[in-house]
Amino acid sequence: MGWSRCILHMDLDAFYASVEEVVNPALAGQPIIVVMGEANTQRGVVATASYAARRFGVHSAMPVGQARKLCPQGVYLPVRHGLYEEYSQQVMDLLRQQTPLIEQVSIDECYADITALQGELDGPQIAGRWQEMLKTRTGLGASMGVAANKLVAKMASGHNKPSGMTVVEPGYEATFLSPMPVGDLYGVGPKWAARLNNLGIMTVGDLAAADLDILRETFGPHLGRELQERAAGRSSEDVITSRETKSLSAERTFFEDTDNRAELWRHIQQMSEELAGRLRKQELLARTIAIKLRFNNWRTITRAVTLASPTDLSDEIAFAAGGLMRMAWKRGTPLRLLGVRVSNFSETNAPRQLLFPYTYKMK
Ligand code: TTP
Ligand code: MG
Repeated sequence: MGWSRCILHMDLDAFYASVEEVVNPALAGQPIIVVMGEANTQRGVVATASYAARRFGVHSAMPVGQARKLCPQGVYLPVRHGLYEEYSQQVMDLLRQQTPLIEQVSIDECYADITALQGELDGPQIAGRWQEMLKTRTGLGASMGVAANKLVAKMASGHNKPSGMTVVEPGYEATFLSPMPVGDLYGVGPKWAARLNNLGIMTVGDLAAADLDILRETFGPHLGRELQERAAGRSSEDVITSRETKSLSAERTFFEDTDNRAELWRHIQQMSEELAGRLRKQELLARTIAIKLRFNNWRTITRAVTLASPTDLSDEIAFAAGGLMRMAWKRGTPLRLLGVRVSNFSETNAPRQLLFPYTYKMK
């Protein structure tokens, strides 16, 4: 039977540092510290640190000078945003191949509504498979939370990092949240936490058991009630499905830069097929087709065209992408990355103009 509602929250482990480790396996297991700003001076700020570096006490948002004192043997690297975006998109694309009900909420986290996927495998087993798949396909570790709603799934995924999985069985939401400090409840910032602490409310359990009238007096009637609902692990927000996503894309990063026209064309066709399949699965039609080219000096350009009528056909996508390619790419120019993106969606069952292959002139 399965749970009547089964939500998964995924958060990648030490994301930027893990990508650096994947692209340079010689760094595996070393204390990697990815720095925003200037990695070689005292002025940068730590974006993230690998788990090996966290053992020295290094963490996100720490000034790099302090990190260097705690961990002088660390490998300090500058952020490479484009690279992390690529990995992020690869992860989200892999998950969207499992279900269209994916809501990406940041570069390294998303929700999935896996209620309808329950069957042979239950929710936690599905989450386990996805962890393995992401590891083999991308090299990245992910932590998963599985629960009956988004709020509890989100609170669960961070519970057992890295590569952890935390399952909160339906009915145990309040028990799971209860011992946590009230400031850890998702949506409660430091200011609200301080106000709650002033009322003697220290844990999420205290908040769930607090006098509703006092909460209403302090936070207003609506918010007071909402806070208590959340503390009890109740939340009914839906996963915002990919029907509401604004675009779909596919990309290829080449291990060695390529200027081979036939190969590039083959990738365009494959990506167009992939995108057409995803469009049809989600019953969407796209009107704007774009390509993305990254050259070997990392310069990146995009070019887009809007079709006369929307499509979910691979040939039409590939034809448009190929046309853009002919305008944007000079033969012999090596590429690092090639991508196709479709956007400007309408739904398949919306009225669509019938196109005839030929138009006859009436004499
Ligand atoms: P997080 O998911 O918060 O952190 P993480 O993935 O590095 O580590 P973990 O989830 O295992 O605890 O953030 C995702 C990425 O966002 C992170 O890799 C780097 C970036 N980031 C910053 O640039 N600055 C920050 O202050 C934080 C928290 C994250
Ligand atoms: Mg993360």
